[in-house]
Amino acid sequence: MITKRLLKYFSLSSLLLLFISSCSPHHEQSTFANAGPVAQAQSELFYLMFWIAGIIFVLVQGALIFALLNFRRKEYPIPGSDFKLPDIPPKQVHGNTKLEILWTIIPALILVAIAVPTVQTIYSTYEPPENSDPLEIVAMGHQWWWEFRYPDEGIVTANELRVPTNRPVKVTLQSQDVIHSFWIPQVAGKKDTVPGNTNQMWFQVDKPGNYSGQCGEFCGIAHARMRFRVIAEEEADFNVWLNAMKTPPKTVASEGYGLFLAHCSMCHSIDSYSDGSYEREITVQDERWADWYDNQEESARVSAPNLTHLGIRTMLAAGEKDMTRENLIAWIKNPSDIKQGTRMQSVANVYKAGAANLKEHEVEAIADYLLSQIPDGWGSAAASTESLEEAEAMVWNTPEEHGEYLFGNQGCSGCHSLNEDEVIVGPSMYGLIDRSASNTEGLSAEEYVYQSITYPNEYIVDGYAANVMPQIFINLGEEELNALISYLKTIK
Ligand code: HEC
Ligand code: HEC
Ligand SMILES: [Cu+2]
Repeated sequence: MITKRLLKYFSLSSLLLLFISSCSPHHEQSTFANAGPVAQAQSELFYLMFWIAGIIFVLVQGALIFALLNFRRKEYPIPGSDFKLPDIPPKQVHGNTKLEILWTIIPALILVAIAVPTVQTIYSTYEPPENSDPLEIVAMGHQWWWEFRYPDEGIVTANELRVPTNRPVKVTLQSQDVIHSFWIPQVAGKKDTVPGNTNQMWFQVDKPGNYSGQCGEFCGIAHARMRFRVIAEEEADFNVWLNAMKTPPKTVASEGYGLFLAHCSMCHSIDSYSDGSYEREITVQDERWADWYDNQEESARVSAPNLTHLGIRTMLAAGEKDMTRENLIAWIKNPSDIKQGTRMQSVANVYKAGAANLKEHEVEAIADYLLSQIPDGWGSAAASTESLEEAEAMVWNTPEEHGEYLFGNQGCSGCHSLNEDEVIVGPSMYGLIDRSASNTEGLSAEEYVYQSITYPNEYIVDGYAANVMPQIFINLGEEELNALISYLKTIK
């Protein structure tokens, strides 16, 4: 009996301990370690309510205990007998207008007292202070990762939000799919991101450092894994990052680049530094989403994180892992091993059979390509130029031979088959030149193919979607483009 009772108390108190431990200000997601004015204001409101509620609790419980002890039913033993006389029933009362008015007015006053600072805080955490020159960002919730846009800078990134310290950050909150909630426990939050509706808040970080963020609204299977990281830096360091994000990486011709284009580029952009990329990304991201939303069985793309300069990111897959070569390889091989439910695996063609339909060395090549995406001149981690020299040393006997090499090396072969009627992502290249003459009025067959490679959206082949073929081959040299065309002419 006693042990059973002990056990009960023990388990109850350990549960209580568990709850209390979540209040530790040392935890990275504790709301008690305020790192900025918005968190401070929200905390003050919390403490005000806590103490008001605490005092009411003590008063009400005190009155209750006092009444229990003093007005207990008493029993009067009858001397010389086992029987006891019951207590005389107390005076029965019904209704007391004075008391009732009092206990209606007091809570009403308490509510008013709480409402005033609450409403004040709601307003003060909505709009940054006047004349404060806030940094504007858009935080977009996706199942199950975060997209961060810097509209004034024309930068798009994901899952890692870089901000300057001691400067307000104005956040426009949006969602493409379901309701999420933007929450940086030590800094500010939560506020919902609602599809079709725009919310707003601001925050400011006082000290440089990393702050953990988390989706605070249940949003599906990987909700708990929808984290992000706020990296707060002194204004000067932040500006270095801003400029770096607008600087292209040191270009390295690599096998991984072609493979990336073929298997990954329909969902992931990687060029936030190039002109017009901001507007392009917003349009394409919407199209990726619509494409998937309208045809979830067939679509080969869905909205996805922008991977520009992935090599300087510190975390992978919305905070699930550290960004290391090993983790990245594991992610590319089989994303669900790391994050169950991710649409990368359920939608991409390359995962139709489960794990990636890629050879070990191909996965490594893609990972190395992504990790080499570092702004030119960033830190000391300059990308190796080995493979570039290798590519330059190659000699082609004919343009067709050069074109054949480029067709593989630039990733065309990942999307275009050479066999009649075989569709990978784009149309087969078989018989291309013969059917091309009639496609666009005023263009010869060669001109049409040239245009298809450099400006794929000018003419969309029947039955295929725009914006799937990457719009980056305009950057190839004239010689390379001509080599590709010469090669494609031979495919029939
Ligand atoms: C069908 C669209 C799609 C394709 C194709 C695709 N991905 Fe993804 N990828 C996603 C989505 C969606 C996420 C977000 C996953 C999450 O965190 O839930 C993602 C996440 C990632 C991330 C983590 C990004 C971050 O911010 O942490 C990397 C790296 C990545 N993908 C690489 C690749 C590579 C390499 C390929 C080609 C082999 C590829 N992806 C193909 C949709 C895709
Ligand atoms: C990510 C997949 C992808 C990659 C990589 C890709 N394409 Fe395409 N391509 C497509 C899609 C989809 C279409 C059809 C839609 C359109 O017209 O843009 C297409 C259309 C074309 C067409 C017009 C075909 C026709 O039947 O009229 C040509 C030519 C072409 N691509 C050549 C190339 C070359 C050359 C490369 C490499 C330098 C390449 N593509 C890389 C997806 C891709
Ligand atoms: Cu979420």
